[in-house]
Amino acid sequence: MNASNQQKSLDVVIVGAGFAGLYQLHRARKAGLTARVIEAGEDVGGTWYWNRYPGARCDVESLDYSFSFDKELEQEWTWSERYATQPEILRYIRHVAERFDLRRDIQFRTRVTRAVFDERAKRWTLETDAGESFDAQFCVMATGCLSIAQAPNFKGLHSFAGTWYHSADWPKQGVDFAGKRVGVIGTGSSGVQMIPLIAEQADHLTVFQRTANFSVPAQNEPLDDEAVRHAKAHYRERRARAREANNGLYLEAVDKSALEVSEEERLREFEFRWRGAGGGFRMLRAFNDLLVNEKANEYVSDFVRSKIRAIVRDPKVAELLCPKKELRFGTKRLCVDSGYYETFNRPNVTLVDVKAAPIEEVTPRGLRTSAQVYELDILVFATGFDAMTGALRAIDIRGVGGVTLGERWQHGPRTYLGVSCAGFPNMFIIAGPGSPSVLSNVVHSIEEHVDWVTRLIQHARETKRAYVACDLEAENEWVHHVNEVADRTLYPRGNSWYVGANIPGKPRIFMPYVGGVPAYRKILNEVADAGYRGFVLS
Ligand code: NA7
Repeated sequence: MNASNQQKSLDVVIVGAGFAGLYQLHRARKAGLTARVIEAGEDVGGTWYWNRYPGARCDVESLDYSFSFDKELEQEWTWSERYATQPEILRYIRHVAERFDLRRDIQFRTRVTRAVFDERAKRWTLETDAGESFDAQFCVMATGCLSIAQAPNFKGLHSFAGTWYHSADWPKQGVDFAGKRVGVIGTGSSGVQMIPLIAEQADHLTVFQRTANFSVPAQNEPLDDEAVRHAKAHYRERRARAREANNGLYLEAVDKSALEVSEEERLREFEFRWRGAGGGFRMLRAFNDLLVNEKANEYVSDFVRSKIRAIVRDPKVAELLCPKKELRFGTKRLCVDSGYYETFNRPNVTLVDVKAAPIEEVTPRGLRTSAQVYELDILVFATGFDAMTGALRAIDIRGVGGVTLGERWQHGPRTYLGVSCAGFPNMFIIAGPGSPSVLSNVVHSIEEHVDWVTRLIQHARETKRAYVACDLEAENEWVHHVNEVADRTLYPRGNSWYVGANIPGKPRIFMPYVGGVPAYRKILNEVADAGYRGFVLS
């Protein structure tokens, strides 16, 4: 059968079956649109399908990191821990797919390779790696922010006689570390989560650290019956409060500067947020200026460094684990851990500074830095992602005049409101660059984007307009606004994946919108109320 025989004609084609793609499919159906999801994986889940490494967990609490669009779903699903593990999140996503009968409109094991806009027909044609093609009036990219792993390209990797894995493409059957000499490269969230668990199993674990990152204890715990009953009884209030918080999370915030309180009060607040009642991202909200004021940031950075020195017994190892002054607390995504720093007190764990002595090559028997050779049986890359733009740029997307998204974004991503790109009509991005996305509870942001995009599509169809395009001026203004708001904070100064600093050669630009979830929602609503200001509907 040739490709044209397989052509499928739809109202909406959705790329990706993670949280965003599933909800988009559900909303599209409710709006009476024909829709299909194309997914590269064998199952639903997106990033939660691929990232199966030991200790993989969400750094947002489970009660928040879940859909809010259906009250019954909210009541019937019970989370077992404060922070859900990857298997539990995947079970939840599968449950959602079954409950709303979504699977019949999802095509798995299929990667979209090309998307071309036909200016005459005002439709998108999507081609897949299986040689199929789909055509649709609208195309929704629900491709995720952390879906393209940064491939390890170390010299000599092919010669390694042991086995190697990347955190974002973990074998389904798991990995047995017992009796093995294991090396982990990378100490971002993935490394920080897996290191304590691998250390418990391996004969010896060597951690290769390039940059010491800030990590705070999750204070994870099981959610007992009483906690669950209480949360469910007050779920709507919890969601409403979260919607009004800048990061879309239900976390108590102190609306005071870290500079206006006494040292005693400051330390008391930090301590409270480090301990049992606190944990995780609560530390970021200890004071209202930790991410905008250098001095305030120094206070919290010093506090965490003092904790590292108190936990880690070997002072040299403790110093190596302490983030340097150039890394401002929270400007690189804060790691949320369970026993990370404590792991370095184990006799079978070694920390290696690969900034001082860089990795030179992988050898058949292990890894060689400029200072030493390490013999290893298993090598784990927790080296991160081509975040926010990687999955979109991996598709050959061609808009008006055949211009590719890659060309348009050669100096960094450009969007209007994070959902639309000038020159790419009828295409929408969910939780993309230029929207709060990864700086917010992303499930909440996904719901908002999907609702907004679906209403826009409905509006276009009701008013018999086949073409929805944002104009270049609106896009330029939005890009300017995104940068302007970011520049008021310390965020752009961090060498993080938020600015693309982890990918050699990637343009440095602060990608998410830091203006906050409520402010962003207000803008989305105003744009819609003004007849979709900044869009041309024709
Ligand atoms: P991250 O946070 O990007 O961390 C990647 C880590 O890998 C980080 O420590 C990097 O060091 C390190 N890295 C990357 N390349 C190398 C090379 N070539 N040599 C040595 N070390 C290297 O990715 P994660 O998967 O941990 O987390 C991503 C997000 O997923 C996380 O923020 C959560 O939102 C969930 P560097 O800091 O660049 O010096």
